[in-house]
Amino acid sequence: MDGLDTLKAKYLTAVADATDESALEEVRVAALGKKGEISAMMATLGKMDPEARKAAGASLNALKDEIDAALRARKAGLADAALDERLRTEWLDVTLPGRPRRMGTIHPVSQVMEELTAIFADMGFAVAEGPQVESDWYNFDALNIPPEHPARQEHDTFFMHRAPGDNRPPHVLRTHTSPVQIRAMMDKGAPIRVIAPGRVYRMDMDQTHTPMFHQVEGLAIDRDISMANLKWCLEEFCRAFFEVPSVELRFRASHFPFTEPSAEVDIRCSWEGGQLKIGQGDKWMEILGSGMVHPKVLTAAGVNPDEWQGFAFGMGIDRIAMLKYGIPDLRAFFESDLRWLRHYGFAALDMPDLPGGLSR
Ligand code: 2NL
Repeated sequence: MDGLDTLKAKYLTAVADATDESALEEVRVAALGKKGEISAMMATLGKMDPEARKAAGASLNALKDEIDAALRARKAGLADAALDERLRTEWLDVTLPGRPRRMGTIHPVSQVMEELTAIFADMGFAVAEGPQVESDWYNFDALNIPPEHPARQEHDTFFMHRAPGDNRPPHVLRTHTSPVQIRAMMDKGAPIRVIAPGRVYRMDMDQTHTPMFHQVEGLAIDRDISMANLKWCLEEFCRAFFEVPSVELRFRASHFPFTEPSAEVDIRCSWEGGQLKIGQGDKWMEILGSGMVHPKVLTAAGVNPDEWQGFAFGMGIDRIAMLKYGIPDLRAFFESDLRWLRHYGFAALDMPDLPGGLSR
């Protein structure tokens, strides 16, 4: 059989010249495909006499194997080159520092909520949440606030509309987060330890009041909880929250419909050169209200007051945020002014916790 050397040279050159997989495939089809040149020559073997067929068959098979091997080698080489190219162009230096990205800041109210949640969680309080639109029963009646109570009259509470002809009492925007704790007691019973941070609403707007503000209430019910436990708990909270070595609290007798006895709580502080210092000095500043949960409130929430007792407290979050972070104007809190947010905001992804420090 003549011309096999020419054929071999032709196809080996074609293999070497192929620059991608589809070009290589074309070479394979032309040489070894069903209708390829080598296959066509194989088909002529049948008409040869046995001696000639043996010699021609052997050299054709050798040629076929050689081209096949060249195709495979070239294919592997192309794949390697493609991988090298990808590795070169997609190379990534994972040791480079990240590019800082603008992603907004955490509002001081959110920051303070995270802080106080961390502190109370450490003392065994769970966080409870509930609706901001409440029935008057959860917001008032269950808390021993009767219908004729001043807090319940039009001027303080936002009432929701009812459909015309629906004469049931209207729902309200909750005026405190106490209804969340009523729901928690009804759901889980006693003993219980929860805090309820969240938005509350009152019809009030001046230098020191906004119609929406934030409150955290706390509740601890067990068989023998006392005012002493309340005082320790609040002192521990204030010490951790204001990040000072010690604080002193003063309880002043007060009155709330939902606690008996009730106390307003002042913290020792000083005011010098426009600078507030918590924990030392000869001044007192009111920071929260508290007391022992009224037996009628326990009963309304399905907790037997002959078996259980406990304390509750309520505190304004916006105000303690202003005190801790030296923010002068309450109304700027809710204006969404980007310059204000950048100035008073906190780094995102930097969650406060007790071991790491609350505010870094
Ligand atoms: C204040 C006073 C207070 C409570 C809130 C409460 C909740 C339940 C039962 C009894 Cl479920 N009491 N909460 C108690 C005392 C005071 O808030 O001046 N807040 C800003």
